[in-house]
Amino acid sequence: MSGADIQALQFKLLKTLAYRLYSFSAFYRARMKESSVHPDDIRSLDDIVKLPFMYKKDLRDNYPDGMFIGDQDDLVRYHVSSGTTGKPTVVGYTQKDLDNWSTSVARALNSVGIGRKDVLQVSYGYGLFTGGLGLHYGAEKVGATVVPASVGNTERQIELIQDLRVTAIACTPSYMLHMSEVAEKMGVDIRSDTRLRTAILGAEPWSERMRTRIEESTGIKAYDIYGTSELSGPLFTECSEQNGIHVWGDLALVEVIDPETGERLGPGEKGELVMTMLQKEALPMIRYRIGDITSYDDSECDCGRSHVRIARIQGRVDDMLIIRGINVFPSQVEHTLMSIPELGEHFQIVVERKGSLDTMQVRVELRTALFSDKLDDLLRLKQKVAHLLRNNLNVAVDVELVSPGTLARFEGKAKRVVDRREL
Ligand code: DLL
Repeated sequence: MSGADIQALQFKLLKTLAYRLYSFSAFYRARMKESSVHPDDIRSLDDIVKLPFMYKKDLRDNYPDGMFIGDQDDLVRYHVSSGTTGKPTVVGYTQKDLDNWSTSVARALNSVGIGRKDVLQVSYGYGLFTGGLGLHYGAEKVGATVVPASVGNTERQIELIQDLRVTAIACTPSYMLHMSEVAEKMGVDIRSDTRLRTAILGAEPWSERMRTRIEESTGIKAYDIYGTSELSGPLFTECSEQNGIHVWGDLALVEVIDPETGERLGPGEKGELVMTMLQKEALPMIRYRIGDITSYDDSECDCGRSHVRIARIQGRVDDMLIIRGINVFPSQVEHTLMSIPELGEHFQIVVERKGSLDTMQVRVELRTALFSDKLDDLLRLKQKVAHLLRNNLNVAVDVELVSPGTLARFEGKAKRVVDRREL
């Protein structure tokens, strides 16, 4: 479909959605009334700005299923978020919701070249987390052979990759790094001893430089996959161009807003991602403020797809650290560290308050061990890292270089920030 045709369809779907919510959702009807808006006021796609936002807090306040539309009879699945940052959120799915979700993942896999000839190892957690089952059904839909490995038991995962001639893997970028290390320890060279050629990595932030490192060290092409449990789960990936994540316009409508004012931003402008799921039945999401920071691009992609792209997620509005008044995103730290060849991929940020002053320490692993006769080199490297971080973040950072293999490894989402400040 052309961009214009997609927009025409989006308008039709948006209007239907607004009427459905007004008629069947007491919550959303009340919100619309508060904002003095009625579905009749939606006369063009741009009129979406008249509709009120939805927040994660709304789902938590209505835990477990106060925001669902329809009956229990219509639901065929629940997923539940881990709730590490508060009360968990519950997402319910009708059969049509599941069908649309797997269609979305199937299109995504198709756009990175995965099909019937592939063996895809799904190394996202299966269960209440959406990663495992989300990828699973999408992969079956494109006819790939799925290895439902889930997370953990990493040596066994490497054996499966070899024995089942796995060609593609889906997991978090941090688990990919961990797997490559374990493979190396087992004497397995991913490039020559396996058929792994594609990785679909997401569910946590990772940088472009991290991609380069993964691709160069393994020979695998690494693609970014994005989604959140409230929207369904993993939904959208990059295409072969690796230049932005395509959001299927018949399923979702993208806005990027200024998080302070709520005003809509234009293409290329960085702000908070807001998503409207146009066809979700059980738990419709309209103008949902996700909190992730990105920008959008509505020009046609070189791959020929006309679906809007969002840029790699640069962090979350709420993972921004404020160190002595300066805003610092963990993604900026990763970006800087990955530009220094002597450093490995594993790092940790520790924030503390000493007296009334915030301090930030970055602990980062060396790529290879340096011994005591190289102390001068170590000192010089430490100064270089501190200097680059200071320049890029505008805040002084205490750097600790640690031996390879010292910091924690992660099977699911990595936890890189330890904030010890009392609130
Ligand atoms: O992480 C869904 C998912 C599963 C996505 C597998 C991709 C692959 P939640 O647990 O609800 O859902 O977490 C959603 O994770 O708002 C982002 O902050 C972050 N996130 C997800 N994908 C990416 C990505 C799943 N590619 C939250 N880059 C989102 C950066 C990501 N952050």
